[in-house]
Amino acid sequence: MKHRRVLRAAVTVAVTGALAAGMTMALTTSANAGTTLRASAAEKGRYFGAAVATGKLSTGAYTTILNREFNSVVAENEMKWDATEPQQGRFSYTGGDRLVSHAQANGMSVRGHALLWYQQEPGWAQNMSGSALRSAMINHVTQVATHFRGKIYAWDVVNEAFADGGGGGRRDSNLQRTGNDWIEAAFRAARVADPGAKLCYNDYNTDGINAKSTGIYNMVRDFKSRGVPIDCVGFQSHLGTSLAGDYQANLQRFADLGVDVQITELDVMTGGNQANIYGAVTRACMNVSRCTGITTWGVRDCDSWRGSDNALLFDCNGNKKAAYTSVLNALNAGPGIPTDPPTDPPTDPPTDPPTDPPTDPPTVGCAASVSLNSWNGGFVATVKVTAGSAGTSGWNVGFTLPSGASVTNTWSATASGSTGTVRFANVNYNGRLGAGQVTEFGFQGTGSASGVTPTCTAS
Ligand code: 9MR
Repeated sequence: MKHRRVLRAAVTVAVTGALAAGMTMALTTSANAGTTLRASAAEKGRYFGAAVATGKLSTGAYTTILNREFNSVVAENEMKWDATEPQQGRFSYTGGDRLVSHAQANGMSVRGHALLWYQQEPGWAQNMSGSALRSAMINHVTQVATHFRGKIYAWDVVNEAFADGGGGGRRDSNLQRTGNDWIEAAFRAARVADPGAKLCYNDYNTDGINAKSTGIYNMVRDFKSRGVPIDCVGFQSHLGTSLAGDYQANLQRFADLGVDVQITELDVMTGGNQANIYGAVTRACMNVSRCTGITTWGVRDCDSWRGSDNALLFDCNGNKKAAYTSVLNALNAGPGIPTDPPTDPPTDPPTDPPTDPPTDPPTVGCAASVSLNSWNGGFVATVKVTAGSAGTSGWNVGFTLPSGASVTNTWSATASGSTGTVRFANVNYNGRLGAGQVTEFGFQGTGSASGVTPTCTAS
């Protein structure tokens, strides 16, 4: 409820500039207009998706609309941390697998939501902090993204990590308190686990150029400049009775950073403007060539988390609303994507931070390379381990740290020692590597680690 109150307060202060233009365009249709959302979006090289509660897949009235109108799905809850890892190290994929099967049988792509979010953390994770939580969360990303590897079009790797209000900074959470680099550590782990999935950052109250969206913009720009793997930004777009006049301009400024943008959780308060706002959002996406698709957060009004807001495109009886027609017309009137169909593999090289020197894999054993993110008094090291031609059943990486440097925190490996010669052994899920396969681990420290070189031993 707290989340919802904050959201509502923020959407009602938005301005209305985009709507007037929207109303005229919504009446326009093209000669070859599609007759369903999925066909019309596909004609323009995009997807049109819905959030699905998998329990409803056995309800005929629901599934009929889903299969007719949508060619992308996202689990409303079933791929979240509390659902997929209810006890530490015990993974449960029943709901997620069911949704993936339904998608595959009906020509739909799947968005993955969400690997890390401060809400819907399982109880055991809520009680953790520091390096134990950092390891647990990176393990979660690795395990879940590996399970669904090859089946997910785009993952929300991190959801809602920025604070509301004017500061443009990060939201406090136990995840954030493991260190500001938790987001990039999660993206790097996700890339290693599923190199074919687009990796997105997803948030709400980012429906225009404001302090929060600018904070995210600055993070994405920083990630792109440092080679942190990020491919897309999700704009949830839980909207009230007006739309920010710079909604499209905001999408465009992110696209100009070299990431795709997606409308990921669209729903709009009922009332006179609902159809116009839906149309304006759809048009904004169509006008941004890197906007690859739109997802509504549910199918029928009665499926929505927003209850009496009647915020979706179909009423509770499954009838198409005026908002539906507005979206369909905007899809049919919009330009197509000139290049880059949405199923293209990400443009980033999967695992190579750009600052790494090239490392020739040895014929046997393993190789390690390190990239450092340093500041005055501290550093984060991201270490890439590449298996040689024989593969590995385990690995161990050693560093000799300069005096004054000390390891304070490690993820995806187990450290022995913290100063001088420090060794990092694989953890249970990343020791076994095929020939040439790559995995990553990381550690944080105080002091300076500049100039360190790793040595790798395989078993
Ligand atoms: O729609 C979801 C609802 O069923 C859950 O109870 C809720 C739990 O916090 O999450 C809802 O989905 C949220 C999404 O995962 C992230 N963005 C906001 C969505 C609406 O709250």
